Amino acid sequence: MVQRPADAGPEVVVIGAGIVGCALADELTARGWRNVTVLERGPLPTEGRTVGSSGHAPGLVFATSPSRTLTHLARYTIEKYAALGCFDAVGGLEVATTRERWADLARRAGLAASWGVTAELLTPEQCGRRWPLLDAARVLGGFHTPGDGLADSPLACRRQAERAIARGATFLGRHAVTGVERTPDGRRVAGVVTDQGTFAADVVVSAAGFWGPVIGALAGLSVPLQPLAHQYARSTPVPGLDPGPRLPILRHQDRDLYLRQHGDRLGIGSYAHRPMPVDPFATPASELPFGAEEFAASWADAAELVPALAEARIAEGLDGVFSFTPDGMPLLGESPELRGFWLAEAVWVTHSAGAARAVAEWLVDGRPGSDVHACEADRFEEAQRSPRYVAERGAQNFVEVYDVIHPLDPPARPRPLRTSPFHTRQRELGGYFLEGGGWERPHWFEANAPLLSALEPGAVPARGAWAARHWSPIAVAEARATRERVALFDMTPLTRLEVTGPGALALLRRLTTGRLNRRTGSVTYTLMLDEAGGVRSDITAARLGPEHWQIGCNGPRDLVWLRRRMPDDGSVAVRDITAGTCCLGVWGPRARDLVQPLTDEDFSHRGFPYFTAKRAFVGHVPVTALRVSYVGELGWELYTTADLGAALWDTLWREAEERGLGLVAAGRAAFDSLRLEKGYRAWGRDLSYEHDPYEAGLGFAVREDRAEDFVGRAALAGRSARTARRRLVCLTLDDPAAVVLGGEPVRLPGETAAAGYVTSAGYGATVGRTVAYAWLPAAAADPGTAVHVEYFGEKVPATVREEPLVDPEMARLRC
Ligand code: FAD
Ligand code: THG
Repeated sequence: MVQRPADAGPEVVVIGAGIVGCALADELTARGWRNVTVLERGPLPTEGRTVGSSGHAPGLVFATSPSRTLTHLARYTIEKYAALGCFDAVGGLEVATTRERWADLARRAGLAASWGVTAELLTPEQCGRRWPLLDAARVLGGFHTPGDGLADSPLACRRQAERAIARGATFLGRHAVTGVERTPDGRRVAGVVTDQGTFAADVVVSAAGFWGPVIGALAGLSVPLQPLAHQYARSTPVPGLDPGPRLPILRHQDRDLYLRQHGDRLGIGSYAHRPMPVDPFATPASELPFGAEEFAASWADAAELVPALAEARIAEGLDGVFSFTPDGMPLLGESPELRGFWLAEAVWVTHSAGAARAVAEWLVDGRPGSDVHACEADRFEEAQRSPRYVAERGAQNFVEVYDVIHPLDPPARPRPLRTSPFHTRQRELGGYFLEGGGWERPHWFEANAPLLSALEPGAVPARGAWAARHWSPIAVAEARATRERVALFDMTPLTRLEVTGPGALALLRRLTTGRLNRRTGSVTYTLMLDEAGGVRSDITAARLGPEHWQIGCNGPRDLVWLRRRMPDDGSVAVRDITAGTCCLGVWGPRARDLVQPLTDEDFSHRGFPYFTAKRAFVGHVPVTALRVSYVGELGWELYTTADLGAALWDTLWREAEERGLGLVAAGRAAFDSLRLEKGYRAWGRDLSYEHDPYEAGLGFAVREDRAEDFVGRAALAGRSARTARRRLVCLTLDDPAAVVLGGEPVRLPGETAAAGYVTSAGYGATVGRTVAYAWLPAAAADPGTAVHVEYFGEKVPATVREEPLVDPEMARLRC
């Protein structure tokens, strides 16, 4: 091996010299790491050959996505490849041939504005002028993004590899990785074995594209991606196609097609064919023989939109393979199972440089410089990692690639997967279920429909078809019942960890911003920060014993966060207890009237204060009760083991009936709208580690005066709500009947560029209008500021409000 200076970063081995591996080597060496070796089993891009998926990609880059993260990764990729001379900004054009698509393009224009992408909607005539071969009579309009275009993927591989090599990186072609080695204790990666010898490494990054699962298997890990073949064909010369002015890249999503120009020919890619899963273990090539029959329908569809194609035919085609994940997002970051083993996979050319930059920052600085939480490799629950789940979801995501997807649309399969012990009861009540984290989650209950007649006329404004999808006015009635009487909420999907041992307190103190050294029975709302002061999670920490904590989390990634940082002397154990337990939120002004008669413990305000915990029996059922409420009402989270869940539900239900308390089961739609009214943030939607606590309105949870240090504290020095340049603010829509859903741009009067964007929104049953949280510049964050939100191209007037909207005195909670 080449001798290199030791002060130039750890020894890094990158597996794969596709566009992701090349970009990563470039980004790492740009940050001063020199000990970077890229191993590629085929020839190298610097020899003019690119053998993996990156060699086939026609390189279309459409930056706009519902995912802010993906759009950011794409924007950096465009910027970088343009600077490297391997990007041609021909512009992007998505056309609509159905009314549904046309409406969706208006929504995309809003997303583009939210994420800072220049875009405009075009009339059919304007589409025809931009794309003269198009049959403009067939389209209802288009979405034009002048900054999008074509990346020359092989050239981008080569230029980035050359730059990395110039800075000291080593690229070795014809080195096939055949093994991954671990340190003697088995916990860290130690290096990789190749057919040309062994390479020691502190960090191994698998950038092997759709062969990720093969490399994963060498390391004893599962990599949740499914390779699928995708058809791409080039035509013979197309009559009338002027090779001079270059056409924008074109998407015809109603037929699952995209088109690009190759000189006097057209290239056509299709997602219309049946999913063609590929076994990465049995498929050494990234290209399969072209299935011409399979492509025939797509060709015909393309010729309908571009009639000149009728006078051309297919010159060549390929079935090229690339990766699909269960949720369509890339896989980035360190494996939760093996220290030092990183993934940079399931990444499109479109996002390649952005994803590589995020991973390089993460390695060098300890955290990604922008929010990629939705791409983190540890985001899946165990039940979402089975080979069958990965295969089914991957295939489904292929099918849906260009579908108009509603943000609440659940996956069609596999369902049901995870069900709480209350599921049977919820079905009896006509629950309308959506999915999250593999869980079936009721959004409202048809059994509550009669409650609607009790609401005053006009209490629930009618909504348009898009906003009405996966929504029901019944949710408003459920929210009102919660504020007025009492409701049961299924909180089972909330990730719960048990942290135990003599070192538990020290660990939690170091990792959180709160004052945790309180007595047994206390509950603390607190934040986990990263070193830069970004919010990693907001949690509840219940001290159930001197060395026993129950932590309410925001998903499996919090488990990984704690495990990575716990001492290895055995003084702390962290266990995910979600699956074996269940939780009911019993909330509303009559919650005490319901629970107290069922237990011998004192559930009075003095006997069981706000933000404390107790063990009790409710009827026959042993519970851990936390006096916490995310909906902002009196009551408890009651936890028990899964076997006793149904008994707990029935016990509460019978008691409420006997006492005539008007108990209802309430769903997530009500839950979400209630928490918005109360001003409680949802991590991952409203904020992430891109934001500090002050910007996010969570400064109250940071105990700056705490004696001992905590992770992130130093970074927060000098920051406060007053120094924050942007703020997460509460808006209400001025028109009580208006609706927004999240992701929409927010503009200040008279300005064209968006000042910010909506994070989450819902109809506030108590305040009688839609409540939306949004990021805005601090200068526009004062209550009373008039703004407007753009919803499907319409200006919706809104006002920044003092928060929380409901119960700022905490009178409903502390009683
Ligand atoms: P790859 O380019 O596949 O690189 C992985 C490398 O790892 C390979 O070179 C491989 O030889 C090497 N490797 C694997 N195993 C080993 C081993 N054991 N030892 C050493 N080396 C190993 N994306 C877009 O953004 N826009 C598009 O228009 C587009 N169109 C596409 C059209 C087609 C037909 C296909 C197939 C893909 C398309 N994609 C597109 C997707 C895009 O090509 C891929 O997502 C991207 O190229 C993946 O890059 P990568 O570096 O992760 O993987
Ligand atoms: N319940 C439990 N754990 C959780 C949540 C939950 N962990 C994840 C997520 N939800 C955390 N989010 C919140 C947000 C707000 C509150 C609780 C959990 C809350 N806040 C009080 C307030 O701001 O008024 C805190 C008051 C205080 O600090 O004393 O209640 O739903 N178990």
